[in-house]
Amino acid sequence: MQETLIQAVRGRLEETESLTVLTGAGISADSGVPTFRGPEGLWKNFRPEELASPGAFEQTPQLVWEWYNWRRESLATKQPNAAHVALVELEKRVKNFWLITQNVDGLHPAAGSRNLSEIHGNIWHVRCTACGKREINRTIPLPLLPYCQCGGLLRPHIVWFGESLDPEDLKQSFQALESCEILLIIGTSGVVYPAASFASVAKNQGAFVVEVNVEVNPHSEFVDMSIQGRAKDVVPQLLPCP
Ligand code: BJW
Ligand code: ZN
Repeated sequence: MQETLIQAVRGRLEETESLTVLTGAGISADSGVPTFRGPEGLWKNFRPEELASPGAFEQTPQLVWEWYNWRRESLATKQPNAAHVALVELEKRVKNFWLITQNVDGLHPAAGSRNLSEIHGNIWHVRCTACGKREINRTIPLPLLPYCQCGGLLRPHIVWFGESLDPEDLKQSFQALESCEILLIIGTSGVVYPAASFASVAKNQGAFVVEVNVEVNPHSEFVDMSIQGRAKDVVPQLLPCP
């Protein structure tokens, strides 16, 4: 059954000139990165409002940085998996390809993805709360109160709850969703907005929507095809024959 679905999607990918992909934490789960929700998820042990919110950073920046130092230390040991690599291959083969990721782990760029919007930011980037300067910083651990040359406090370049996404990222994402023939959704629970609405944007303009996930989620009921399985097993099988 799954094999038939995979073959059908592979056939469509062989023909298409326009593919948009939306990924979530599930694609990195196969690299050993914890997801957010579910029994083993990060939010099982940490409350989002205490760590991933502008209010938390205002009140206890040391605690927030301690948490990010811990995550950076763990992520530094993780590598892209076969699913990340397969998406790089799809980018090479499909004329108009855009990858929208909610992941902040940097594993898509590490694999070699270029046509990419990291809509929730990147854990390896820091931003100054005073002058706004953004830069890559891979130091582990960072001081619990890291400062910019201008004297301002640095924060992780990550979109926390209640914060707006970068307008450029949003513009690019909507352009990709509104023009794609196929939307492939991999490993997201589909509960965090605005990404949770992306599937319907693509579906409403006539895109064929496929999801790959280990379990049923809010997207499942209206997608055109739902492939159940682990990203690292399924996504490489979707590659059209060379
Ligand atoms: C596998 C697998 C394998 C496992 N293979 N699959 C009420 C209604 C509507 C909206 C709101 C509302 N109240 C508040 C809001 C807005 C809020 C929101 O959406 N909240 C909802 C929770 C309700 N959104 C925002 O605040 C956003 N900003 C915004 O909307 O601005 C305007 C605005 C502001 C205020 C009010 C209203 C509007 C910003 C959201 C930023 C989210 N950032 C986070 C945290 C980053 C912190 C950090 O990482 O350091 O980003 S939240 C967290 O969830 C993280 C993720 O990117 C994001 C999505 O999670 P994802 O990727 O789906 O992971 P999981 O764990 O949920 O799911 C994993 C999936 O993988 C599961 O389905 C598994 O089955 C699957 N899986 N292994 C394939 N091997
Ligand atoms: Zn600064």
